[in-house]
Amino acid sequence: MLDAAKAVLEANYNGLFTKPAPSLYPHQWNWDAGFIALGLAHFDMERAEAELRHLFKGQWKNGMLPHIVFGDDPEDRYFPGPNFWETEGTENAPTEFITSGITQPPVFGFVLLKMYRAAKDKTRALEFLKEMFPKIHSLHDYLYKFRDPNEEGLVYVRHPWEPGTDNSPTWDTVLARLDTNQLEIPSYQRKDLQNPKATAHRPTQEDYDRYVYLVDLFRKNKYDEAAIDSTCPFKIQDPLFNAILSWSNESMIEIGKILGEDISDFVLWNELTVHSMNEKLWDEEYGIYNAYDLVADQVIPCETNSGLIPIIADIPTLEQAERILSNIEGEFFRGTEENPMYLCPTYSIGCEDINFEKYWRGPVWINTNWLLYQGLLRFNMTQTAEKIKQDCIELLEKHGFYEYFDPRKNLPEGTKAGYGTHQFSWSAALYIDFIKGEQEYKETVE
Ligand code: 2M8
Repeated sequence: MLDAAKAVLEANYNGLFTKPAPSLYPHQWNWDAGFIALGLAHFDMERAEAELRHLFKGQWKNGMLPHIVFGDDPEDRYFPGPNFWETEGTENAPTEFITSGITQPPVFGFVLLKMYRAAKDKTRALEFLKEMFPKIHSLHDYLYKFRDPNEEGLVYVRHPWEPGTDNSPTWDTVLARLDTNQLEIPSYQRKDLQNPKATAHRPTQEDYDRYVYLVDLFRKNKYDEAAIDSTCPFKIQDPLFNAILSWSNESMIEIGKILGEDISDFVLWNELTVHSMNEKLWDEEYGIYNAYDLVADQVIPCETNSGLIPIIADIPTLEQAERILSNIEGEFFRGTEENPMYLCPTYSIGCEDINFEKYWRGPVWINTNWLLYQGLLRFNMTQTAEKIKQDCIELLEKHGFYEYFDPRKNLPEGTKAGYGTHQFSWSAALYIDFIKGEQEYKETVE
């Protein structure tokens, strides 16, 4: 299975970077590259470094790291492709590559630290830390400068593609305010529905209309931060995005100490983020972190696993972490004896509109599970951490390296429960990390 996982990463490699999947995602994606580098680091450090190096060549002058760095795809298999974004020639866009104009969760602080820990050749690894430190600083600087209008340490996402959980129910109320009958939506053609099952699993047409409307708004504003900030109808402080930022801040503080670099920005940013996560997003009644809608100025109650993921950082107290743990182990995520779930569905199964097959509205994803696993280990909640790891391994070994999985454990034997694209890179990369990770990090530290 380890060989099979490596083969997926090999097959998706185009000589410059690793595609998230053979044809559905033919370019380089932001947080995918981070997870892919974690897997590669266990057997090919050079390629792991090259993966990040290539992605950061797409970094904008203002520090923004785009969610897609476009490669050559003669078959033009992805919408929205390089021409749709119209980023070329705008003030901050890079000149070497064409990129999208939005970002994704900033995983690179902790990815870099884990890569350093896994490295056998520490001299070389130190050089890479030095190279990446200013780039990641500039990314965090962009987020705190342009995405935190209240200066409260909580950055906002401005498109459902930014948090990476594209059609999560969390965005529903905000997107519902965008009436597709009233909006001017440029004509476009989706390319993600080639697979016959895709219509049932992928986002709806209405979702796509809104995604395209938002991209059109950004390009009309020529990616000017102030203009977008004052007109964008979608500005959400997402607990997953901010928790990832916080864990990356912590990791950059550690890296800064190794390098003897100034860490004061990371310390200040992180103190504020941790404080506001608990002041503004923590839901004491349900023991989960909520999202916050900055446009309507109201909380979005969020019974998705994104609200549990802040356990990855030094955000919850032990008491809060225990509430998160009981949520994970409770009937809404683990299910009941009659109706058990693989950990951890992306959406509470107590919600009426849970859909076990639809993208980010119920299925298990390997990357969010990997994050929960890391968080539970941090709080020494090893039993549940181990369950999450074993559930991932079982799903991957039973069905293969699919993109997402049906969480229901009691489906009839032989039911196909792996959905989306097959040969999905981060499922393979994180499988490698699950199998090799903790043991190898310990060995190199010792
Ligand atoms: C999915 O998102 C892209 C848009 O960015 C899409 O649906 O076309 C998400 O799962 C996202 O988190 C992921 O980074 C991307 C590539 O795997 O696919």
